[in-house]
Amino acid sequence: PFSLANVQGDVLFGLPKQTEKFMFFRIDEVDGFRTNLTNLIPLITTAEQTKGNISEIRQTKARIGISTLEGDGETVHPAVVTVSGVNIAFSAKGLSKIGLTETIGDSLFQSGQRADAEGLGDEGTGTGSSYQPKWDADFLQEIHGVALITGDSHETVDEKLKSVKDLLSGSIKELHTITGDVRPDDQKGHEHFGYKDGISNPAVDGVDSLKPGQATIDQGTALFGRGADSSKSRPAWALDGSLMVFRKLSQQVPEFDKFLLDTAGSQAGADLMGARFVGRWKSGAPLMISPSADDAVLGADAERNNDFRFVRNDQSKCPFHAHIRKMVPRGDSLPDEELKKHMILRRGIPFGPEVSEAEKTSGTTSSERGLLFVCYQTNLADGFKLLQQGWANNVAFPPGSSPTPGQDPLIGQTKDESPRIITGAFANDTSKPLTLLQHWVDSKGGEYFFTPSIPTLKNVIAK
Ligand code: N7H
Repeated sequence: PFSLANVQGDVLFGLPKQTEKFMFFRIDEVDGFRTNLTNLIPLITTAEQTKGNISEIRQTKARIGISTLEGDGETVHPAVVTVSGVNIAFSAKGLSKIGLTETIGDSLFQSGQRADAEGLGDEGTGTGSSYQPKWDADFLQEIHGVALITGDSHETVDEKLKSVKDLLSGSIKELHTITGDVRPDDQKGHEHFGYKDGISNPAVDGVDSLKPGQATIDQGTALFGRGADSSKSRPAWALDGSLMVFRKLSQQVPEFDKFLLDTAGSQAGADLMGARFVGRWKSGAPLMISPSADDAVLGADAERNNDFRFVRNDQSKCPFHAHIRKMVPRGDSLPDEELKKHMILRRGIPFGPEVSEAEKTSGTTSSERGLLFVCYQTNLADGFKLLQQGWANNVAFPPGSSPTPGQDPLIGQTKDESPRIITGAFANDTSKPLTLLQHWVDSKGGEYFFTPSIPTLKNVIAK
């Protein structure tokens, strides 16, 4: 029977986090690793524990009068609740190193993300098997696994990471560790362009309660062997696992702000154009409900901020190209039942420092920042890969939109960084084209991972 105690916490709820470290590793000594893993398993945070942690954080915050953030798990206010989480996941190469050679039945996972770089539109040179993506060297080497460590402070996370490394020592080589941080003060819960993130994730059938406007997805879209996925042929050890996509996406924030201001001519115009790119204002308020001005009360209201649908072939309120419309075109031409098969559970966190005064003034990035993008699904071709390649990069998506929308202005990619033409950017003339000479989000690499169930970790991988 299905139990939250069998699933890793980040998959179903998102580990609560103020900060998060991703420790990428290579398995050097297989037997030693499998033995060490036995001792690590008690540290792994289950979905059941995560659910408990989130409710404890919410209760504590309510008691001391701190507003809670809905959405992607729960950010932890430092010094409110000391909490940390640990999850672990393996690449296809990692699984085969351990000896799990039976394939999980997802060919994209099997080949790894590097093989997808060209198709995804990640900048690079060459073609086909000689494609060289401009990725960080860290992601061009063979990665076997990743440990996710979350917590309320760097201190808590560093201490936990040390325990994890001590337990695995001698059997792995730490390749590199990346730190993500929730942004400070009033930017908490907002990504680096300034837009509130983590508002809209689907509810998993039988797991989550529903908010107005939220879609419910089949359990099998999130977990192997459940719901509709139970009819697929999978190895027994896949049950209650999920596929995790990791992507390091750098964001050029001062350049983005400068482009909007230069193009729109005023701050108010820039704010509107930026909101049109996203489909939401910085507060999170959706354009479909508040098309001409931000509404902070609406943005903060989880009962209303996700309760809308787009109107087919109508972009008077929200452009076809808007990021949230490209990613979840609810109400557009795809039937809801079809759309639900393409929903992902997003668990990202921003990385890098706040924009400095010097960067603001010059309109040029000097310190790298962006999003450590993480999402879960059971089918990469129906999930992340389709969303990035088939929808964000596809100038004609959503189908039946006229005039042609162009790419998602935020995450749409062309591997040669060529100019992109979009329509719908100007509220007063939605057919007027706009040429985007630059990209403001660049992929620095990543990998596809399998996040096993707790029983699989215990009984199959550890020994
Ligand atoms: Fe996106 N952003 O700040 O513009 N995203 N995203 N994303 N995204 C969303 O509704 C952003 C990326 C999705 O259900 C919001 O929760 C940035 C990738 C999906 O209506 C904002 C980056 C992919 C949704 C951003 C980035 C997606 C979504 C609104 C990269 C998949 C839910 C907040 C640096 C391939 C849509 C919210 C829905 C929402 C931003 C990446 C997918 C503000 C900056 C790579 C499915």
